[in-house]
Amino acid sequence: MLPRRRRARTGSPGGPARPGPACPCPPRFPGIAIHLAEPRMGRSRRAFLTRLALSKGFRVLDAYSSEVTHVVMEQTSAEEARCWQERSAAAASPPECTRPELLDISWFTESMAAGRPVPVERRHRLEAAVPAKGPPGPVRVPPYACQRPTPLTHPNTSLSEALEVLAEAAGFEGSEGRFLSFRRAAAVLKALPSQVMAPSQLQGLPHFGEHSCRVVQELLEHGVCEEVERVRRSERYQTMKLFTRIFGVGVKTADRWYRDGLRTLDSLHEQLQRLTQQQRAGLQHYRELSVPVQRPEAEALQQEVEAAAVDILPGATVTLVGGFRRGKLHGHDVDLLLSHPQEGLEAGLLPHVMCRLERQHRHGHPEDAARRTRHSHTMDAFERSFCIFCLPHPPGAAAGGAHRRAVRVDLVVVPVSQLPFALLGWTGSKHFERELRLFSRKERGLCLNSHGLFDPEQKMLLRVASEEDIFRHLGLEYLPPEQRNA
Ligand code: DCP
Ligand code: MG
Repeated sequence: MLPRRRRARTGSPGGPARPGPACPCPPRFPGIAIHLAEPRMGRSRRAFLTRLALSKGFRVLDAYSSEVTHVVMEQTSAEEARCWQERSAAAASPPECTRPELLDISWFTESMAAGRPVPVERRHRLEAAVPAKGPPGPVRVPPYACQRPTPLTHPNTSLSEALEVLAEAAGFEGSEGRFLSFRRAAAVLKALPSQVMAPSQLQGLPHFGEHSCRVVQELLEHGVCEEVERVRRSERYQTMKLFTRIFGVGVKTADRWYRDGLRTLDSLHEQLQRLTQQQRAGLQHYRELSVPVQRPEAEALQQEVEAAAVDILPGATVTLVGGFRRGKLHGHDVDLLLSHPQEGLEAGLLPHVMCRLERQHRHGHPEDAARRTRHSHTMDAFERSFCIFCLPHPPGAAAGGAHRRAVRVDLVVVPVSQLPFALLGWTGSKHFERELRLFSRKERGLCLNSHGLFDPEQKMLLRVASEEDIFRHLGLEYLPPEQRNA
């Protein structure tokens, strides 16, 4: 090891050398380009170290540029190093695209002693050298949400929620590109293991464009983002949110109503002729349906539906999917997959189950008709019932004296050969599913949906026995449901 300064001075007999790329001998290590960052090093020591490295056959670049592979600093904290790099990268022309290693002087001195670049170890990296002082260094995040685990809770909720507001608002305007940009950036934040404390931590993260970076920066600096607050307060956003929360109302319908000047639920009550039967049921039960379904209620419903299904068809299975399978404690509905281990027997089960449940829930639910509504859905072509159930309130929780309340339930019948695909497709999250399908198509040339995985080249459906098999086919690491909360 070279002791600091003292040996540096004794080793520079000719006084301060001119630091620069001029090299007395051709570089021996072509993949390595060192930049000695000056702030704490001092000019003369830097000149000496430069000469030393050149004499050992290293390439040393005087200016920071995209060619630099190793930045060496002395007595510099991780945070200072990051700030320095941000400033330097901004000044570099053309702007750097690959990020060099930020290293402590120890890597340099060890390399000089060894006469070759020693492998970079964790202790050499500046962010690892002073973990308590600076924010965590950049995390490698793969671009597709299906390539990384995303737990239900994460340390960047306020940031991801702000970006999701902008995504949602873009979706209300039919701006798919903007919607996806914000949604993807939000999903990246949800996958980060630690809290983002400084804008520099966004560097190198996928899907962080200029706009999303700006929003996060403002939130970090001021605690609020003016643009997000403006959107949240806007009449357009609030009305679109109100209308799209109605059972059976999508963005297009909500937009049409908005453009026709409608703004409130009362205004819709006055125009019931504009609403479908399903939307009327949704409007009528708006308040109750806006109350989130709790996990115990969802589990009780699953058991009730399973009891009815097994009674009608012994061996029938009912699986709770959607957000609850990902570990959520509440949701906007209950998603259930009905199946039977013997292919074909599940056909015709749904009407019988519905009939049985209607009898059990006979206690005067006024919207029985809504229960039978078949829902045309682009997601899949399973036999499906999109319905409203009346649930008893848990003891002691009766709101306003009412002893029953309405809950949205999605019943989907799945042949057992397609069950792994349906499980995967119906577990979500929606963003996870979107990314998984995109990944399959773009990266693997395969077409994935809730029915199967199709190879268009071979013109064949791939057979699987489990969700794990699907991940394997796609060359993805298996993610359990609770890690699919993208
Ligand atoms: N789904 C999908 N694409 C859609 C709609 C749904 O991939 N356009 C899948 C993923 C969802 C699942 O179906 O997770 C169930 O749909 P929900 O709308 O019920 O979504 P969640 O259950 O995740 O949310 P919540 O907990 O609010 O019910
Ligand atoms: Mg759901």
